[in-house]
Amino acid sequence: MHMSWAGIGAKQIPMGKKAKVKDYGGPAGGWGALASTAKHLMFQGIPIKGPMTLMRNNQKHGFDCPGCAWPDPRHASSFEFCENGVKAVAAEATSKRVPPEFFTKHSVSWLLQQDDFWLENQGRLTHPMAYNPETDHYEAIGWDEAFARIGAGLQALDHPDQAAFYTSGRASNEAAFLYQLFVREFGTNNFPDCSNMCHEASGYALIESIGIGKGTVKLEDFHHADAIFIFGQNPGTNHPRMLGELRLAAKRGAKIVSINPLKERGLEKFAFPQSPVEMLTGGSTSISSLYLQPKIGGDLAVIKGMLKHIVAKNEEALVQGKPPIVDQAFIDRHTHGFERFLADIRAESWELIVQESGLNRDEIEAAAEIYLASPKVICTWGMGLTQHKHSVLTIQQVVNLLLIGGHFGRPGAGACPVRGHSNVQGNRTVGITEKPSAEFLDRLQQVFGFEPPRENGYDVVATIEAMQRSDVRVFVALGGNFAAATPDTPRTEAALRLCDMVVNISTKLNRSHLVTGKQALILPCLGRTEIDQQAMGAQMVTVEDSMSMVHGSGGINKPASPQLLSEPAIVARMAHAVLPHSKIDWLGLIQDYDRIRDLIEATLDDFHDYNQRVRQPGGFYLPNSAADLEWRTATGKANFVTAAIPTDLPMHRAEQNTAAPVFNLMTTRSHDQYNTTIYGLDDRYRGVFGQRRVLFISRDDLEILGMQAGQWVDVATVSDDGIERRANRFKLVEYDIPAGCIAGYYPETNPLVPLNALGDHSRTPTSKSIPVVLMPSETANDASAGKKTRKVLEAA
Ligand SMILES: Nc1nc2c(c(=O)[nH]1)N[C@H]1C(S)=C(S)[C@@H](COP(=O)(O)OP(=O)(O)OC[C@H]3O[C@@H](n4cnc5c(=O)[nH]c(N)nc54)[C@H](O)[C@@H]3O)O[C@H]1N2
Ligand SMILES: Nc1nc2c(c(=O)[nH]1)N[C@H]1C(S)=C(S)[C@@H](COP(=O)(O)OP(=O)(O)OC[C@H]3O[C@@H](n4cnc5c(=O)[nH]c(N)nc54)[C@H](O)[C@@H]3O)O[C@H]1N2
Ligand SMILES: [Mo]
Repeated sequence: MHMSWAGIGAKQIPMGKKAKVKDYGGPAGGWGALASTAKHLMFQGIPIKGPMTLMRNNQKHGFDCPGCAWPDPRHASSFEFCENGVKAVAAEATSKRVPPEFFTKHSVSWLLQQDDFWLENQGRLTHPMAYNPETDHYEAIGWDEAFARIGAGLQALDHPDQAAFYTSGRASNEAAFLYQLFVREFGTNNFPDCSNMCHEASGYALIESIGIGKGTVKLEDFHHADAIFIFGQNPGTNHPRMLGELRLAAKRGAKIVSINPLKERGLEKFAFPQSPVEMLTGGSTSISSLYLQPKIGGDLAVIKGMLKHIVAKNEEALVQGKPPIVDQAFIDRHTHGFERFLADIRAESWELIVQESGLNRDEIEAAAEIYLASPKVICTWGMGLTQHKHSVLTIQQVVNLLLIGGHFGRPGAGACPVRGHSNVQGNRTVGITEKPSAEFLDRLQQVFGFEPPRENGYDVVATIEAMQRSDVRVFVALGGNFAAATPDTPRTEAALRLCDMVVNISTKLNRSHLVTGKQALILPCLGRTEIDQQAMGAQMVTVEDSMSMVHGSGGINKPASPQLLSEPAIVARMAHAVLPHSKIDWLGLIQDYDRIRDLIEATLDDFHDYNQRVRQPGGFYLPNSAADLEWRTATGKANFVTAAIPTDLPMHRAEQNTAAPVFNLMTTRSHDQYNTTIYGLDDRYRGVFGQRRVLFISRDDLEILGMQAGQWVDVATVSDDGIERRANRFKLVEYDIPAGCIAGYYPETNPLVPLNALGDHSRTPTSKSIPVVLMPSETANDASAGKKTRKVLEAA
């Protein structure tokens, strides 16, 4: 780490600034990122420990960054600066604590009135706590007693399917593997996980199209690509280290095309904080050669337009007796369904493409020309593609785009869904899924000698619905913040409250701890930055990044409290308490995590020589059948999947009633948050400071509504299930976003996302397209508020 931290005092500085909106002129990264880093370290009260901790972040003898799943380019050598990685580490390494006295002082009802920012900033949890409904306070409890209560709670159920076991993607391979083993021996596949709300559509789409639910590129491919298409992703905030790769790619002349309704600063310009030239001269690198701003949900139409142009050009070439411009050899040898696909693309009308994408034909053709001029193409995507009704089909059009040019199985090309949580991909690899394959279950049976449950379990939304029916009565969460991350907040919270028992394994206080069932337990755990001391010494865990590299992670900080247990230890002790007749030596496994890895190796072929290979510098790569041009699909080939352009997107059209136009709302992340964890109140690159209750809206729409920037509005969802969904008091911010589209932050907008608004096949909540209406904000105590909402909704 080359920066100087001298002069940063231990004094904690307040994060809350006066709310303002101001154009952000600078690039992403740069001095702004350094200043923000220093501020966040001071805020957590860790001026010395912070930088020390950071130096070991994503290094050979350090821990894997608990931020995003983007791989580290120089895993074994130097430190790469990442502002939001710093925030994630600083939030975990904070000097603030939530001891038992905190809960003696504050009742759960009182804590419920505090916002997410406040809750997060109370610090690390230090003791296991149990909720006492009689006093409405959490009280300290011993670990043995906590596990005994969980044992009693789970054993009291009529059937194991009355329990659900959530996983957030930060858990290590070791913790996640033990967790799924415990739960399957207990007898259920009820594994709702954060993937259900995240990249589920990518997995589903890719399995059908190319026979594996993961991306096919490695980090090195970014060094060779001629064009990189970035769909619905905001790397400047959510995968800042990706900007380093994009910068290098742009510098060597690769074309970067961004497809995003919002103008995102990180996709426009970036100053690399480790480049002395860019830092000292105030220079920066332009990232995107072309920036297309389709309507929210317009991507399927955009890609079909690109394909239409490519197919037409190909036919032109053939008529002129020239060689085809599509990769016909690849298509003939490796794909299925090309003729049908061609017919579908030919039949598509430009009129519909233009109407539904919100782009003009020239813009789409410009993107297609960049594609045609590029021998090696990578397509990346994020939540802007996955959280829609038509996500699976849209992602399959991305695959079609790659297939038609043969962009698989060669360096510098491929599909790259950019994962979210740092080990979400690893969690799925080691068995966290509500739909396990028969093959995986057979293996568990062979290795462990118990009969695993064969029926599919509940995903996130099915779990909430089962809670509503009281079919799920015990809920256990390995990390995450289920109550805040899920849709339809009031209904989800009501469902959680019906549970007999809610158990959260967590590092920090969050809203899910406060939405208690009849019983509730908080089990505080070590974070990744901390030393995990077990009987056989300090342990490392392993994780898999977004590009299928598995590597080790070992903490270096003293635990936040001597009471903390590691996640593997909590899971093993829970299993020991719940399954007294188990043949698995649960407590023995946690003495030495090599033993857990031996069991993973015995269960999953790709993990041969696990303990040895994970200790090589940089770890090891998990084989990827599609990257090897082996297609594990029903047809034995890569499939061209056809799809009609959806015409049911909710944004307002000319013919619509302009008195109450319906907008399409995307719910997205600000720069100062990690999912439901709110680090601060600024969204620097979008020019929003000191506040989060904002809605981004175009100038045209402000005019249509007769409203002003800065005005407060209330928002209500347009739905046909008779349920009124509302979120009040958001400030309008004029922004470069297409007409009919608006954007707000998650989780504040989650009450607007209907539980039953799901992606086809993936069942992912459609958090990026909620039909809503806006109305001037009424004060909370205005008795007519409900009536007025209903009037506007009726008009819509
Ligand atoms: N610092 C930080 N890092 C994170 C996270 C975090 O919260 N903070 N979260 C982690 C997790 S779990 C995940 S999944 C990832 C999320 O990373 P992203 O996938 O970047 O997630 P979002 O912030 O939701 O932003 C999605 C982007 O999609 C765009 N978008 C919205 N709708 C559409 C659409 O219809 N079409 C197109 N083309 N674009 C659209 C939005 O404008 C936005 O730029 O980041 C991970 N990394
Ligand atoms: N409206 C809307 N909703 C969304 C999204 C959206 O874009 N819009 N995005 C969705 C996506 S992509 C995702 S991935 C989900 C995220 O859903 P989750 O993964 O459930 O949520 P997080 O906010 O990441 O969880 C934060 C909590 O995890 C705990 N934690 C942090 N580190 C650790 C650790 O090392 N171990 C343990 N045990 N606990 C830890 C802390 O207590 C912290 O409060 O939200 C989804 N919800
Ligand atoms: Mo995610």
